Amino acid sequence: MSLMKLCRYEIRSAPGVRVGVIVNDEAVTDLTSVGVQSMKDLLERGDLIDAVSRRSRASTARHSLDSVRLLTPVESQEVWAAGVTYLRSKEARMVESEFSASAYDRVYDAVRPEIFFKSVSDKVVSPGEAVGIRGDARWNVPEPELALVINSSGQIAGFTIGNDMSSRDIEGENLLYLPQAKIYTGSCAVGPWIVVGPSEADARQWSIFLEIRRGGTTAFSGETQVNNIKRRFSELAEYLFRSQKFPNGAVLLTGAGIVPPDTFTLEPDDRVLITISGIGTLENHVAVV
Ligand code: DO4
Ligand code: MG
Repeated sequence: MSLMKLCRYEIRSAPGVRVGVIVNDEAVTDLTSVGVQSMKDLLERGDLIDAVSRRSRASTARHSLDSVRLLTPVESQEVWAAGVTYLRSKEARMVESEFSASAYDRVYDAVRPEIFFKSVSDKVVSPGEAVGIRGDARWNVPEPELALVINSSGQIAGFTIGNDMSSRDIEGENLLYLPQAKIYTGSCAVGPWIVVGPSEADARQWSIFLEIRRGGTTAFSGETQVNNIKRRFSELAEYLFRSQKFPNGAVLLTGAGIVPPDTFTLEPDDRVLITISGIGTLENHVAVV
């Protein structure tokens, strides 16, 4: 399987968004200097891998990863999120809210998946930036999720990592508060890059790890397998694109399968590291918003 990691980045000494391809997880080959102005143009191509390989060979500009700032690979897409796709998510939410328990129970087995709007592209948090916890919430968690990168034709062009930050007390109080629990400043981080090449079957071999560091110690860590996602990726993408056009494509988070214990809540300055074995690590720190 050929696999490539596409990124958006800025050179620290010369600001301006560029598109590149990651080399050996330590450098980036610039594609903007050989005519790639946007990630979208690449993701729309049927010959994506070949097109990137050709341009990568033609490019003479290479930067070490230390010398650049990675930006979220979400360029102009809306970010949406699927929910209750893992048994663990259903169980945790049924405990969180007696009021909403039957809704979570039913949607896990329903034909139609839960899919909700998460973020406009401008508000997506990049690697290394702060994710938010609401000032009016007392129970806040990250949700580490595999993200599907879907082009305007509804095809899954690649995979990245998403953090669906959530206020569990607000969500648990009443399902109608879901948008407030899920959408606020810093509630959606995506990155560090898009992996293109793997199929759904390949991605289902991957593991997802969450580590939350507080001071010098690990405050929480957990692991799950992508293959625990109940629904096919194509099914989730097909529902998202039903009766709705996405001219810029879309990013769809596939749900959370790691849920910290009910006694755990994030604190300011915590560091959230989400690793997916076939992709890399998305790291952000936490700030109150
Ligand atoms: O309906 C609640 C949100 C579900 C969710 O975000 C998840 O399962 O990841
Ligand atoms: Mg989620």
